[in-house]
Amino acid sequence: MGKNKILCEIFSQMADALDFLGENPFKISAYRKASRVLEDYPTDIEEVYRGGGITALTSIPGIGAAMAKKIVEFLETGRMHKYEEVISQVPQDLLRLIDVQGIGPKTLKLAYDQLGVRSIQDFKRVLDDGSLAKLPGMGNKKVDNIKKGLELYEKMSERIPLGLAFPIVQETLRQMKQLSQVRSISACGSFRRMKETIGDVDILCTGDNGRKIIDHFVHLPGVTRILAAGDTKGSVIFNDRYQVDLRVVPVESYGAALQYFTGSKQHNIHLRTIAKALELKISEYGVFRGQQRVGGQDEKDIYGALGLQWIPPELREDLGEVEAAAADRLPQLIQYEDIKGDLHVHSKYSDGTGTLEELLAEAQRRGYQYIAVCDHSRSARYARGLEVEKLLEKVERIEKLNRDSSGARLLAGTEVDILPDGSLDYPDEVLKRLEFVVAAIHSWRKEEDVTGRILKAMENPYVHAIAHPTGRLISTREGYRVDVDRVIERAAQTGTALEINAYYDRLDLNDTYVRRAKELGVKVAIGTDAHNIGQLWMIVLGVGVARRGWCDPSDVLNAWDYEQIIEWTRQKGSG
Ligand code: DGT
Ligand code: CA
Ligand code: CA
Repeated sequence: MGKNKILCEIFSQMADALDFLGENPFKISAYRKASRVLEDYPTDIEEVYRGGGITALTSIPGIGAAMAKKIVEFLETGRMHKYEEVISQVPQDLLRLIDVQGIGPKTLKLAYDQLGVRSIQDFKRVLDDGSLAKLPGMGNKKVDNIKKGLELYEKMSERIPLGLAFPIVQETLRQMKQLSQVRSISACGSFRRMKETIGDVDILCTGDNGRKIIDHFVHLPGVTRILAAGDTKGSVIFNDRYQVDLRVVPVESYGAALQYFTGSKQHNIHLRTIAKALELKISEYGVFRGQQRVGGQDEKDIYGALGLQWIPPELREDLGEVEAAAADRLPQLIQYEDIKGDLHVHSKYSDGTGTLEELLAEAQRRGYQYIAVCDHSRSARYARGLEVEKLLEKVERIEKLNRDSSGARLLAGTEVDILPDGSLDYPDEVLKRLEFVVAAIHSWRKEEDVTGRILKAMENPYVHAIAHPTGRLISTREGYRVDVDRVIERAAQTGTALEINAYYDRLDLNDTYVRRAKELGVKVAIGTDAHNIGQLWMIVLGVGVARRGWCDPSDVLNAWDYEQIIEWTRQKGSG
């Protein structure tokens, strides 16, 4: 199965290497062509060969006799001498730069021959010290172009926070669905698993005219570069940053491909070992018993054939979900539609932009029962934290708005600072007036361990949840020092919830800790921490984390009705 991919990669590397070595252009293009053919080829190349021998291989358009011989050598021995010979003559590290826009084999060869460049590091040096620019045919303009390309390349190799890709993928799916040729389409890969960061976005589709579908895809608004566009596969970059691949597969293998390309790789490997024991074979093309196809149109076919419950994508990390599915003991995961409100939102009272009226209207529009308005407390001056008087004014205005509203309501809340000694930024008499209190660490000394402060805050009967418990930011910082296990334990003992802060750069608690919290019976509260109404959609990212943490609706306060939440906070308040 993976053989197509491996051969595709081998031939592509050979083309690059031969190009670097200045070989005959016809030879180079034969390798490139073979690589592209294999990338798109819908059938396992090994099966083709076992079924029809070398003639079956040469009958594939784009695969000539010489190429077929190399494929056979590889399939029979696991090696390819020509590849090894060619690769040993080139600096492999350096050659990776061939993917960079503005750098071609000629440039690399020049730097290699004239400046003794042997590695990426060397190359960067001659780029910066001006020596590359001085070579014949180079010049400053070309070098600047290469620098830009390299910057982009390095940005592209960083993982992307899920929440940044989310709107782009949703919009892409929406636009693709409008095409009449598209029958079914879905994201797969780490995106479908709702991993907090993703490498690239994988989309899978089935429909009537692959070429037309791909053509539409690569010309979507926002595409800044087309990497590939064939009959079954297209690959583009949106907004100079987000790589999105689209594959079109036949309808009878759509489910199998969806399963395969959703991964994770570890999950798939686990499934294949089970298949083997049952003398079945699963691949992106279907489920097979010997030569006979026994399923593959629907994703459920794959799990069904293995005697497993269908496993939600967010669980597919080979962390016990396969065993649980075999024993019919998968959790009834919280659903995205179960969400009845948002438990951490800022308003204009502190550093948000929405008025109370706007927040309430938005709650109605979303079909929420509640939004907890948790503005900053008085010590948080940088965030225009509220003095007591202002907070009480807000409480009264919320009470009035709620009286006049049918349906949704606002919960009067705060995001109260946990002060350096673990006490809170408002006295209990004030906190007592609020319906939902999240407590947070916003300042800490370098090297300080804040565990004690958080444990103390949880003792307070009016603290309902700890906001962003670890303080990490996905793109920039690790967070403060805190013993999360002790926080989880004490949360269980004191009946305090832990927040899943759904803001895309936080997702804190993360999936692993959420799962541990759930196991100890700790409730989680999802809050977007939105500072404007345009950020409330991020709740979906928080639900993704809850699902990856194996939570069912009883574990997540947001899946509860307003009255249930109030009853629960009252219990903590009365000790
Ligand atoms: P990413 O993009 O790094 O966030 O992670 P994924 O999980 O999206 O991985 P990606 O894009 O490399 O491949 C998408 C899925 O395709 C992956 O989750 C499982 C499947 N897949 C890709 N390559 C292999 C492979 O070599 N073996 C197996 N078993 N599955 C693979
Ligand atoms: Ca991916
Ligand atoms: Ca991919």
